Amino acid sequence: NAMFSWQRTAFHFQPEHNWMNDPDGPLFYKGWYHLFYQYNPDSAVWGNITWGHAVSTDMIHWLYLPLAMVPDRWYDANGVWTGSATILPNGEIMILYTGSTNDSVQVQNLAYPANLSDPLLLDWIKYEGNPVLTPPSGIGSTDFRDPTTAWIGPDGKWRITIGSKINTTGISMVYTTTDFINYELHDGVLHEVPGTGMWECVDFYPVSINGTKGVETSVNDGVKHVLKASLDDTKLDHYAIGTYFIENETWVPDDPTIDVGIGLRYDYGRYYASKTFYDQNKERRILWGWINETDTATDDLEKGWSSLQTIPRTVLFDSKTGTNLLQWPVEEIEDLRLNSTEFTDVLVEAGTTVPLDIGTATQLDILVDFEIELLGTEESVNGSSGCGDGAADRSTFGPFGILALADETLSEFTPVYFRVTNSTDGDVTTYFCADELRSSRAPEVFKQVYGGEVPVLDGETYSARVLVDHSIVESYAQGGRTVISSRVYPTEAIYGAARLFLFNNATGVNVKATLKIWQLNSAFIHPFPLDQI
Ligand code: DQQ
Repeated sequence: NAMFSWQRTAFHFQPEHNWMNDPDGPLFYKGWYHLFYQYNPDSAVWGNITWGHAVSTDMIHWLYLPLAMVPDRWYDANGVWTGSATILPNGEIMILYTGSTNDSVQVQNLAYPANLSDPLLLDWIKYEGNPVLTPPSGIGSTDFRDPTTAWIGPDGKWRITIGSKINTTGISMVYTTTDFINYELHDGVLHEVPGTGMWECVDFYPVSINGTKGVETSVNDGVKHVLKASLDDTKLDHYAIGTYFIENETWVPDDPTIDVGIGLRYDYGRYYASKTFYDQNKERRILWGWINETDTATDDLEKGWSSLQTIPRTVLFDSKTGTNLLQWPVEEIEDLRLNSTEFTDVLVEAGTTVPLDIGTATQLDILVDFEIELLGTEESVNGSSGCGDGAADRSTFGPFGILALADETLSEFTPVYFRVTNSTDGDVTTYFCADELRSSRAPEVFKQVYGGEVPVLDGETYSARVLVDHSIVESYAQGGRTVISSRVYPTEAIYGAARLFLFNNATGVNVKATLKIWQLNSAFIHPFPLDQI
């Protein structure tokens, strides 16, 4: 539908038509990155869930393949739901996925490639003995879903974890198996957090404490373990960093005050149901996440599609802070960079905006560094905490940042900004935020101020990387310590009318901005040539 064509993104993965949700079973195999995804082949709203399938050699350019799995058995008649892939040392691939049965019971099923010599992994066999797991006693029949990638212990047994809840306590259970067919439920849980509700799409993986590479899922030396749950109650992806004790199958957070579901988030924007995989090709761990819509279902039906995936991100432990992960767009996206413009020490005085003359601004990769200069004359005004009430909410040290997807007259814009706050006891906390309140003049779009705390260490400037892609502003602060994906629907700041500005709404500081901005090419995302399949 041409009516909404400007919302179509240029380098984020999205199907040609219809509805998409969670990423499923990502893996690298025989030269191809595979992405499966929850997909409705019939409509732009959720339903009839199948596994869509696409392949890429760089995770930026994609070729759509035929559906990998459809709901054609009693044990997945109500949907081929989310699952994960495990590549065994002998080269076999096991996929475990949740089926919603003909009675809407959640069960776990096994599938594997029909032909391991096919790099495209086109055909999948559902194991004849499915389901391989049904809800254990004490677990609700609709509270048992989204098995993880398996990891192997020194005893030669594979482990998986599956999220659930008991009353309002979110839990993750551990099963062991040697053949992916027969499983034993481990007594006790990997972890639980009261009050967090149903844990969907649990992810569990090691991160190297000192290394700059990702580690394979079974590695358990020199690592911490990340546990992530997608909270069904709030639709937010929360992670925590801790230690995995394989001897009793438990995981303990480093800091219980920022446990799973009550502390850090991967992304403070519109983001859910994420999943990582270990990329043995480039020895890195890659994180995929689903960006859903904030317009109406009517709009989605009219435009004929719904949702995107984030840019795949590498994930590392931040050894400088020791408290968080670092997420960063895969390096392959840099191959889309076209011409660049640099700006050095652009002065943005308190209460002003500065246009950046880069021409059109719908497909950008922006690196920006801010330094602040105290004016020293003003009284400290700190107003509200955190991100405040948006970019218009002025305080002494912020907000300052950029206005993405802005039109010339500033009738629409999406601010991405830093807001530095100091408490009466002298503690300084910095927030990284995005404000969608004036992102669109469309009336029925849901708009929010998003953000989270970002650690800024002594001697560091305030730095961000922002990827602008028509209707997405995906922003990374301080090398990826805090990330925000905004889903926005400009009506004026589109195509050649989109512009980029700097702004400084602080009352007590001037800022100096240094930027490098690339125009980004569009990725090639098309059906695989059918005669070559
Ligand atoms: N989406 C899938 C479920 C999962 C949920 C169904 C999370 O397996 O729990 O489409 O978005």
